[in-house]
Amino acid sequence: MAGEPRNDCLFCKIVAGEIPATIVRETETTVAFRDINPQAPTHVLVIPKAHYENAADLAAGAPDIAADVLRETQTVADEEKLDSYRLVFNTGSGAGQTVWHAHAHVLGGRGLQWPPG
Ligand code: IU
Repeated sequence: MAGEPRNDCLFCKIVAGEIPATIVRETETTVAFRDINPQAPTHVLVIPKAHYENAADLAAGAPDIAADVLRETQTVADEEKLDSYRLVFNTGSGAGQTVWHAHAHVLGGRGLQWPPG
């Protein structure tokens, strides 16, 4: 069920402390950790603790938590001293989504090209 932890989800396991991650921030509803395969000097993932497949499902099912995730991305950017950064929510395999638990990529610390690849 949406919002419930799934035992086949790697990010639910990170939330539960069953898989290691370099956690940079945690709130009642969110966790932020460094991406294991960073694409920029700062590459942090901000996730809801509750399981939703993607950002749209999160916004529809738990809009307050979606807002918490967005607020946390700004706090991460502030703590990383990023004055410019990019937020990415890959949605669907064609867009590069590989983990089916909503997550915001916070990317910064280098010049970022537009359009993205
Ligand atoms: P994507 O948008 O679903 O492709 O992003 C998933 C990200 O999760 C990707 O950048 C991975 O490097 C990252 N990641 C991680 O940081 N730690 C993990 O244990 C796993 C994936 I699995």
